[in-house]
Amino acid sequence: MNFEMTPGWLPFHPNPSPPRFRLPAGSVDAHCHVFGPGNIFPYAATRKYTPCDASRQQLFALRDRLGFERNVIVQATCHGTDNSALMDALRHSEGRARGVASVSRSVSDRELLAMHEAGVRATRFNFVRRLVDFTPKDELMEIAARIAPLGWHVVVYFEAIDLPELWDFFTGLPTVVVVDHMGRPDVGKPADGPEFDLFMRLMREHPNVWSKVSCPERLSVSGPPALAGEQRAYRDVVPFAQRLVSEFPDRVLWGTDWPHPNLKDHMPDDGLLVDFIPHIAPTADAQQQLLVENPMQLYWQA
Ligand code: 0GY
Repeated sequence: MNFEMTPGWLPFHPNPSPPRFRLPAGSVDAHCHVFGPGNIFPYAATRKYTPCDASRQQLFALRDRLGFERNVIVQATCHGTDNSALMDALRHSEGRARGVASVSRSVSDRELLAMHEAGVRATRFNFVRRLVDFTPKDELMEIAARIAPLGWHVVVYFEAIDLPELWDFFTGLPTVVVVDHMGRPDVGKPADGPEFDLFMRLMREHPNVWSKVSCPERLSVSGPPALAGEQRAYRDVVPFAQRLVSEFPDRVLWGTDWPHPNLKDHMPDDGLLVDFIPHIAPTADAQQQLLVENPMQLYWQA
């Protein structure tokens, strides 16, 4: 099958620099994807973009290059609810990858069990309008009730502006809820302003809510480092992530977001992204929790 990339698509960095920051032993890249390859795992008819292929082999090579031990691979919307590429990656990971799948209400118990055996531990609900069509909340709640007995959790992706409307749904979920990319704050607003305070309140009042402190490259307005290793890379994102790491050290996760779908103005060097970590998690203890203990607790307990 011939899948033509969305015009203007930025492919992932071909040759990321080795990070200066040495990741703790056993670190987990807790948010990354595989795309296709489209000739083996076709992209979904419902997709809103067609990416460049990003295979499991390429993901595992990046893992080794950056110094991670494990991956949590998140089903991307370009594959819809066909989790074949994800399952194939999990099955070839030698136990070093877990998965977050996307399922519809028609999924059978047998399919759920097969996913669990392959290493899936969560399902993802996406509310970002440019990525997915609307799914009624009662359908999503029905799915949450089906996956909860497996010990899975729910990963949610939404934009900060939509949090007030989604609040009751999120707080009614029966599982751990992991929020992608800090709930996508508008980092042009203050980190201690009302919009991000609402997200902090969600986490404070609901101990089952976790957050990925990922994607500075996606959220930043100030932009990437002008020079490799420059201290001020993505500086406008730092106070948001720092606030979460310091108040909720045992409920934060970090991931590269490789291969970085839908970026418009630059493609990050993944090595420099790893160098961002000590700016948001400055102590060895915080780094150990963020990169090792928290993801291991959530994804590798069973
Ligand atoms: C991300 C972010 C994006 C895309 C997806 O599933 C997806 O297509 O998550 C995005 O475009 O913001 O986490 O990969």
